[in-house]
Amino acid sequence: MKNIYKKSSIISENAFCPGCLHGVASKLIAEVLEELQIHQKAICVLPVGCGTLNMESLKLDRVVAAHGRAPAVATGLKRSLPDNIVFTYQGDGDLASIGLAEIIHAANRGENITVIFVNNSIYGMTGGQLAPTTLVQQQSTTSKFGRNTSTMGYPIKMAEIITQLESPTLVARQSLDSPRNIIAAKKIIRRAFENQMNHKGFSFVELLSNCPTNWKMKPIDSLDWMRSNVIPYFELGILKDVEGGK
Ligand SMILES: Cc1ncc(C[n+]2csc(CCOP(=O)(O)OP(=O)(O)O)c2C)c(N)n1
Repeated sequence: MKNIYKKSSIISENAFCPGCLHGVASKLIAEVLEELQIHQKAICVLPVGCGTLNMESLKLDRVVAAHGRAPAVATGLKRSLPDNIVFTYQGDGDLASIGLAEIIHAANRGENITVIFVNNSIYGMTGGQLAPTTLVQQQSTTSKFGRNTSTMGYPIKMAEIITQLESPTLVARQSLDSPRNIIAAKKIIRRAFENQMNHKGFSFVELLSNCPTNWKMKPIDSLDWMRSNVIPYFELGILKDVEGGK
């Protein structure tokens, strides 16, 4: 019988809520690291937030940083251990709010690290508060009547902001809502790790995700919501690819 799928040896259990796409993000990372044969020298810098649950699901060396500080910790690790592959795995509250300074400066310095940014447009772990990426009119526990732009501003497009900086060499956004987009996401995650292996500098991959628990939706409905609300606002694609000539 033909073997059509083999589970990555560095994935253990899925620690995320049912239907949460964080599990898909970590599965893709595991597959890419193993396919590139760099899993034994990879160091995952985990943030505060649901991404920290990767402690249960990814069998990798790791460091847990204070909230938002993963890019600073990753900078120190990569500079002192240049032969290791160092990446951060951060949520949108973590990266785009409390850790905004760290991500901007690590990107601007062109640190040779890989950043995986899982944007589920809400503070998941703490119970569904408004995040910098929460969509206009989206309800959260701190925007009961929906995000109001006159008092809460607009959702921040992090990939576009990072793209404006000179140093980053690869900036992309993909979505985890469908098999087609998951395949594209895996491709770009692979490119981001290859970039680091080739000493090309800072890579940033934003992955659009869901949070059925805090969006208070069935998983299947959360995917529809992503397609009709999240993806039209956060456009998918490669925003910057220095090797590719942009
Ligand atoms: C310094 C500090 N401030 C606040 C918190 C509380 N806190 C824990 S997780 C979290 C939100 C994380 O949200 P996000 O980064 O969007 O990740 P998600 O859980 O949605 O994947 C917050 C505010 C904390 N642990 N430490």
